[in-house]
Amino acid sequence: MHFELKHTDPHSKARAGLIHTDHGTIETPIFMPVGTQGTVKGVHQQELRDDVEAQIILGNTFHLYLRPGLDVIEGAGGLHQFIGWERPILTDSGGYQVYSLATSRKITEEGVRFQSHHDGSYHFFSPERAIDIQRTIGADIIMAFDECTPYPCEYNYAKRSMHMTHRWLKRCITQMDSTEPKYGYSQALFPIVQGSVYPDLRKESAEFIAEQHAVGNAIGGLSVGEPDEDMYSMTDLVCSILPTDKPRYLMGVGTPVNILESIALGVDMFDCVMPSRNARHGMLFTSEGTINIKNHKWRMDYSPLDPNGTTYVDQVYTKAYLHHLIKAKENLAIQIATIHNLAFYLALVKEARRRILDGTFRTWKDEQVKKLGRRI
Ligand code: PRF
Repeated sequence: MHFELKHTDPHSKARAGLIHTDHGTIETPIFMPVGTQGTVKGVHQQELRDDVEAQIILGNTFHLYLRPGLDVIEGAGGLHQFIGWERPILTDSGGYQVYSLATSRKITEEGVRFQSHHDGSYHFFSPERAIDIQRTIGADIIMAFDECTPYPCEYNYAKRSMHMTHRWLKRCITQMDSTEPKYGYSQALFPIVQGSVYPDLRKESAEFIAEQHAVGNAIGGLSVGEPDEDMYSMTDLVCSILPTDKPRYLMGVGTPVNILESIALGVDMFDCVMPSRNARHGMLFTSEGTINIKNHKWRMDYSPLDPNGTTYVDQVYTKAYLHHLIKAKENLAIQIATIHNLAFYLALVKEARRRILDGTFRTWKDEQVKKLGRRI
């Protein structure tokens, strides 16, 4: 895998590039839909490819390891084969999900012991195990095993945790170097910068990560409840230290506005459950701003879902129809809303890329931030 930087915007720090993988090329900046359980909830892979135009999707080590289990995925010949998705897949390493989902967990230098939220059984993830599991899942991009500190987080805890994440990274790298891909295509490890909202820790972490000369780098520990200003200043600081010739991935971010602002700071890759999860609750991100389709005001609004939308669901279905479907708890409501929101996110980063390449990103971004931040 390698990154090809095509252009850097002279009016901001935004970049346009290409990530070449054995499952195809990804145009950056890119948004990656979250497919936790081997599915982007409610969306066929064909729709994901042809309507949403997803170029890469995310899977979760934690969920897939617990269910269906590695034997099932390996038996199928890897996750791509198992779910019928031929484009790249990135897997998160499991640490983050263990902290947020497992019934109980205990973090030590060795790794994390946790209890399954399905059946209460005990499991242990270490950096080595997280790499082995992601090798078996068959991810194109493997994330390092880290600890994502909560917000707020005391300085001393954040510092100790960051140093442990660095030691864990060294173990991940050793494990990657001493194992082979299982399915014939190459797999790349992305380290993760931590350090909470403390500039000196973020600087130290970014410098340590940069020294590892990985194929790509991630920024973790943000979008966990801190003010947006802190998220942006940490992202800006970290991007100023990470190498320019490698892709930068801001984990778990965010709203359309967060994404545009972070692209302007030099971020290339994003993932977030927001467009898919919020769709299931009737929240739609549109070119005019954010709407809740459950709201009474849409009951007799026969205008298209999003007149500027890029997919057939935007033009074929009306707000009144989706309002009805979601009120009636019809499955189709969730499918329509999810396709709309994901396609909106993918169209947004595609337009950002086009604007970066033609030199109009900065002014376009400022206009979009005003529009997209609205609730209508
Ligand atoms: N670490 C990992 N996954 C993550 C995060 C992190 O810090 C975040 C933070 N927003 C989302 N997903 N491994």
